[in-house]
This record gives sequence, structure tokens and C-alpha cells, in this order.
Amino acid sequence: MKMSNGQIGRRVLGFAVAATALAAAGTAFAGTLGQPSPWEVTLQPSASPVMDNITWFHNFLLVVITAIVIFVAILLAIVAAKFNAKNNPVPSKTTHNTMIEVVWTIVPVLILVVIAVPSFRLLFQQLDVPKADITIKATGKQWYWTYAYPDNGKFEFDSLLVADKQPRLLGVDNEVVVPVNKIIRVQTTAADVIHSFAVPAFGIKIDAIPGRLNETWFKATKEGMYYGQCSELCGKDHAYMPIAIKVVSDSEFAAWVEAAKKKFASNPTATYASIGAAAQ
Ligand SMILES: [Cu+2]
Repeated sequence: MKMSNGQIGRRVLGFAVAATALAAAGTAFAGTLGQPSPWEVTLQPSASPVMDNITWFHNFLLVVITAIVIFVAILLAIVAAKFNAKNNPVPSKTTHNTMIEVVWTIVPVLILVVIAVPSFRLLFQQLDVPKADITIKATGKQWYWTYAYPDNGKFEFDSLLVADKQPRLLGVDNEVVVPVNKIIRVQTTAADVIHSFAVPAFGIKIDAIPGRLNETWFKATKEGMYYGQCSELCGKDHAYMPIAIKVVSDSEFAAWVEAAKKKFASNPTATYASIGAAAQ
């Protein structure tokens, strides 16, 4: 199919308008803390030091790749315009240029080093768990999560999707509750197949693997509700095992722990609590 210049112009204009609209929508709807928004194209707003750094690193890389893409596109345009068969009928026979070969080897290496330094720093921050104030254990099951609080009375409860609760497909019956500005260590495992514990606003995503105990951490810096989802294909209801974390003040957390100890004491699935009690 051959297009006229007018058609090409209109198509390019169409793409530009669509891209601008998408970017504008992204900026307009990027603001909901703790949950996704319609037409969101950016990362969710950050609520932890790790996510602050992930967001910074993402924006930094966006600048780097944009500069590289523009630079390469300009070079390609120059080559296509100046050195096509019509404009350059007698091509140069040059095969080597030491200077340019050194530059196009060294410069990409330097760019990679500049990217690697903050990248490794971020990896260490994510994987090197600081001294934790509270540990919670999340066990992935087909298709819900079970949470245990070994430091706060050893109770355990299941957290299941509630179909008509908002936000849609994220609301659960029993939310995880943690105090604000405290280091929370999250240990993950699974009872059946591999699941993955992910909460975008905290910048955490870690596999929950049967027979293994993985760990990660977060420090929520703002009170509120935060939602995540299982992020490892785990069967037919993979999309229906959300993660809901409520971040509250220290006193609210203490009150919740007291209530939860009673509420979940008779939980028939509370194997962790019963085994823990029997062992003592
Ligand atoms: Cu899962």
C-alpha cells in the first residue's frame, strides 16, 4: 500500500495527538496513592524509601534512553539523507577510523557504568534487609494469602478477595495492618505453587516459593491503604488473590493487634499459632 505525503502527514499527526493525549492522561491520573488509576502510564506514587529510589532510577533511565534514541535517530536521518545512492553516487572506500572506533567502544561502556552504579546501590538497598521492627509472614495459596504475625502474638489469618468491595478486584476481607515509619520484614513462602508478593507503592515484589522462605522489606512512610497483587501466574484464580495493606499509627496498630489476637484465636486454619503455642 502506497501512501501519499498527505496521508503520511495525517498519520504522523494522529500518532502525535494520541501520544500527547496518553501522556496528559498519565499526568492527570497518576496521583492515587496505594492503588492503580485509570489510564495510568507512570509508576504508582511512592510510599517507601525503596520506591523513591526506584522512581528516581526509572526517571533517570528514561532521560538516558531518550537521549540515546534521539541521537541514533538523528544519525540515521543524516545517513539516509546525505549518503543515499542519489546524493552520494560514488561511495567512500573508508574501512577504518581508529578515533571513531575507540569512541563508540568507550562511550557505551561509560554510559553502562553510569547506569550500573545507582542500579547496584538500589539492588543492595532492596536485598539487604535492615534490622526489622516487625516481621510478617505471607503464605501464598491457591488463591488467597495467609498472614502470620510471629512477633505480635503469633496469630494467623486468611485474606480473601471480596467480590463487590472497592477498589474492584483489590478489596479483601482481612487486611494486613502495619505501623507507619517502621521497618517491616516480609517473609514469603507458598503452600502449593509459586506465587509472588508484590506491592507497587512500596517497591516490593518477591516470589513466594513452596519449601523456601524469601524475604524483603518495606518502610511505609504514609498512612493509608495500599494494594498489590500476586505477580506469578499461579492458576485459574491468579488474578483474584490481591494484597491489601493498611498502614496505621503505632497506637492504632497496638489496638488492632489486641483485637486480632482475639478475633483470629479460633481460626481453624491458624496452624502457625497452634503449632507455636504447642511448642512453648
Ligand atoms: Cu498466586
